Amino acid sequence: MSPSHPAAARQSAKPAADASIAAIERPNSAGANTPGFGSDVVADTLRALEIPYIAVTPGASYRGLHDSIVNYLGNSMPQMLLCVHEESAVAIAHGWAKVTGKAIAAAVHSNVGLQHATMAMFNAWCDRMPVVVLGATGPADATKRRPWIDWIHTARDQGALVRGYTKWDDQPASPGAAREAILRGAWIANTAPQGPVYINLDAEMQEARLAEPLPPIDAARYTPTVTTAAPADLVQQTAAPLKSAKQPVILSGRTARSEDAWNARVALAEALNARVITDLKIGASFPTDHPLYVGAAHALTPDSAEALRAADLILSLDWVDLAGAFKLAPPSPAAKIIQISLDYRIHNGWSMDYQGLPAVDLFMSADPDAVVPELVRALGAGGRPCAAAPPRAAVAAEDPPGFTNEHMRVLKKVVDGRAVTLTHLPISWEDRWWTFRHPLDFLGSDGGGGVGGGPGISVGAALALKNSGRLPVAICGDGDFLMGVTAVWTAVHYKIPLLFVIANNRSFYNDELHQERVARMRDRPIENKWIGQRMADPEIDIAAMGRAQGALGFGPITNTVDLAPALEKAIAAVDAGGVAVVDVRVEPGYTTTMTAAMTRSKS
Ligand SMILES: Cc1ncc(C[n+]2csc(CCOP(=O)(O)OP(=O)(O)O)c2C)c(N)n1
Ligand SMILES: [Mg+2]
Repeated sequence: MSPSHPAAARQSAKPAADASIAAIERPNSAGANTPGFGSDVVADTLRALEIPYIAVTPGASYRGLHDSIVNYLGNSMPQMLLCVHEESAVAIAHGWAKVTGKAIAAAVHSNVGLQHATMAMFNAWCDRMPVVVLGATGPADATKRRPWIDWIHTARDQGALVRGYTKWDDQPASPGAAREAILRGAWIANTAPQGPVYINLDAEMQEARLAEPLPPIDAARYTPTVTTAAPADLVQQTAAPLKSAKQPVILSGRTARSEDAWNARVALAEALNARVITDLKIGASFPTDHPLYVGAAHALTPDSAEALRAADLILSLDWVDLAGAFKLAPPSPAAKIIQISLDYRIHNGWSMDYQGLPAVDLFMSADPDAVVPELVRALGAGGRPCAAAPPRAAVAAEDPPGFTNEHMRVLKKVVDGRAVTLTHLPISWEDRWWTFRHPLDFLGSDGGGGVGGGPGISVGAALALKNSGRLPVAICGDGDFLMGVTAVWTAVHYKIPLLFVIANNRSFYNDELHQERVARMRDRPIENKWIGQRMADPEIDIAAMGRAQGALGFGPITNTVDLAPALEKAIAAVDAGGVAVVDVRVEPGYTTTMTAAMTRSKS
């Protein structure tokens, strides 16, 4: 595999630490330093892997490792990112991976810290994003435990808490084993299909003096590049039906944030004259102003469903839920289904996030990013003429409640001409509101549907985008923002520029829809749907929540006339290296497509 190949790039990219962040929290020099303790070996291994950051929420169970990072490594490579909640620590690592395709580390306290981290780990798992989560346990040797606290914070099998949604976990019993576990964990996390791993470091092992230094090792030899391409004959076998298809459709699923991968997908679609459907669950994968583009949603837009039903060939490039798409829009029985995916390799019995089992005619066990350029080559030069698709309207046909066409018009006008990365979107989003022309224009959703992930994921993404020239914009629901709000403090503290725009309907509105559905089914009063859902009386002051973390807070903005000046000031603050939170009051409500998708029911 050539180094310029996207799949190779995913494994070999070495994200640099940011110099201005590096200046924050400099420890006093600990003098001449040689590895003397178990946790020094752990710290050395993180450095050998060139992991630039470790997002932490502290705890005594890993005080040994904490000391090693600060006083042995000098809080550099990895540098600590202090987080107010473990869920933020893992979400920040998740967001970093969404941009870079590479794992950083997160450290969480024994038992209780891991319990806080679990939802974020589940989000990263479902999103197939690599994170190396380090945890700890009270001494496994009961004779070494302090009374009470070391006992309640020791578990027989802590990894069991997260085993259903990690690729691998371990509890190494010696510094040598810990080094091997971290090398193996980082390697597994970063290898496609990617995902989080958990390594539980025994407190006693961390704190014990080394009997003798470990011999040096070459980390690269323990984390070899894994080939995820397909055999040439299978590529040829797949190219044949693609060539003869009359109405092919590409379901453009999981892909790296790589321009090469992006260009290859465009080349493939154009070579086949295939219509392309994308997915809001994953990051941008195809230009949404291309004539072959059909639409994106969390499920399927009506246009996408129509295209699928009419297709004589459907090529899934690791589409997250292929069986689900076919349930919504059953393809013609004559249609040939081709699936390219490695995802089956990490399916397990705990979580059903693997989705339904789709009927396929040809399956290729490979990373689509590795295969698409090969397919383009196999199809040969000279694509078919592009069907002139009807031009897509710039705004949605309907003007939904919640964020309206007018809110979006103002936001787009204010950021016009700038490279924007949408790090997160609210639940109700209209595909036509924004044009994606680059893989970093949109990073996809939280993966696991765990509300509260938006802020942390956005902070991690903004960290990775710092100095890229891109403006990171997180558009979050109020519920999502409030659940994860303290991640904002981490962004402010480490000078990570980021704009939050909150679609504040003062409600967990998604669930109002569900109560409405149930009331309809049972012929009970729909007007009670807001009870137990609305965050009113008092309304939570979102801008003040931002200010409380050190960000600039704007709003509440109750009309679109005030929105433009607030956004302009907020963006100026972000351009100056700050974090801004704009509270936009919107009416509770979703687009028709989203409402239909949320309240779907047999009855
Ligand atoms: C951790 C978690 N708790 C509860 C839910 C159920 N849930 C799904 S969407 C939602 C509402 C989210 O509120 P908000 O972010 O304000 O978006 P809105 O629905 O108002 O558009 C809730 C509570 C969830 N998915 N995750
Ligand atoms: Mg809400």
